[in-house]
Amino acid sequence: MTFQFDVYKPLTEESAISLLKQLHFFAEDEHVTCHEIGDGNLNLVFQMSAQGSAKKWIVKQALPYAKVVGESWPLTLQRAKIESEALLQFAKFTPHLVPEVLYSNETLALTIMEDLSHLSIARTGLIKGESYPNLGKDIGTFLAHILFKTSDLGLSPTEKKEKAQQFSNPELCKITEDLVFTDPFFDHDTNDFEPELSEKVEQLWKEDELKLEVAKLKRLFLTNGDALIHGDLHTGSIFASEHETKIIDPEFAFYGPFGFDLGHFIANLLFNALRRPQAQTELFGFIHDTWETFSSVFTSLWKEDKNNPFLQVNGYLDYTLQTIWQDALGFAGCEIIRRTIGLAHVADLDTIEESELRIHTKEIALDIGKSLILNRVEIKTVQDLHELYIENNEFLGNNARTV
Ligand code: SR1
Ligand code: MG
Repeated sequence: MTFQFDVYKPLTEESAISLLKQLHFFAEDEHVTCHEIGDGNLNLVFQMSAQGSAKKWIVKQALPYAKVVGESWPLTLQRAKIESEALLQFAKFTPHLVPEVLYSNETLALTIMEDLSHLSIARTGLIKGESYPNLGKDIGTFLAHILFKTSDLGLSPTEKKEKAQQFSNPELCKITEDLVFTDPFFDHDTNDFEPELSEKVEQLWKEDELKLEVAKLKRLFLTNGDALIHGDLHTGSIFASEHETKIIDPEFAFYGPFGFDLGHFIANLLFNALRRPQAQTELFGFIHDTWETFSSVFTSLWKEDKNNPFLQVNGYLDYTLQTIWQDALGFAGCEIIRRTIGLAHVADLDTIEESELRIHTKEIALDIGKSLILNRVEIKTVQDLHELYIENNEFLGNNARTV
């Protein structure tokens, strides 16, 4: 079978093998095994290996629609290019924290990359209780580098504007604008929640004070092109083991607000803490490590810079870090509410089998999400955040479950 490179077609396991043979990732006579393993919301993912050889590759291909909904939701193939170019950008600063990209093709909307199947998806591993001692430090290091070095702090104004154009990603941003910042706060048909939550959700839709704060956060997302951000940094976008962390799936990357990725990561650790209250010390330890590492690496990069006279101005670094933290908490609140009652939920909550406990945990998630949005300016430290979690969460704290 000769592979056609000039026209987009979704791959099959068979055509993926012929593609990789034609590109010499495998020899013609090698016996190649290929499985489609994509379990995300949007793309095809093929894992390929050859019998008797250590060679293993991943082929990720965008579909022209959102897989989670179906062909009725068309979606740009351009996102495959954004993803591979973002991975290459990230690799310039933290190569050990992203998969290696070996080939990409814009027409076919695909990327061939290093296989990471020796690692677990962090969400799945955390639910099972796996231990990732480096997770917080690695994410903090990653964020400090990409945020500083792709922003006006690390690039000239011209370079930064060129990069912002390169990573213009309006269709994927629109998904976040709708699914994270809008639909969950109104009676919208993309929302998805159990009937037992209806009363609480209807109450939430009436809260103008909350909606005003969400409007401010949405405006930040729409207008603050601080730096190249991942755009969807939940624990399903991270592979991890005891020794390694790899950040994957930056198809939502664009020039967005500094605090967005940090907020999503924190929100998803909080989901795991809600799922496993007995592990909350460890999970808040990750949040602590992330923030401490982020602020210390960001500070070092800031202090190394001798070209921008404003970076020497007293108070500017503290103001920047404080704003990032506060915005991150607000974004975390929106992500928590969205993953609880909007489209695209998280397994941490949805797979709690006992229905009363699941509903109650989701109610607490909604309370925590709201508190983060409303009180983000008062929550100054990770300790304050832990206290907020405990206040909202006495029921779970007193009823620790084992997984
Ligand atoms: C239609 S896409 C739904 C969600 O999946 C992705 O992972 C993003 O989080 C998006 O919001
Ligand atoms: Mg994804």
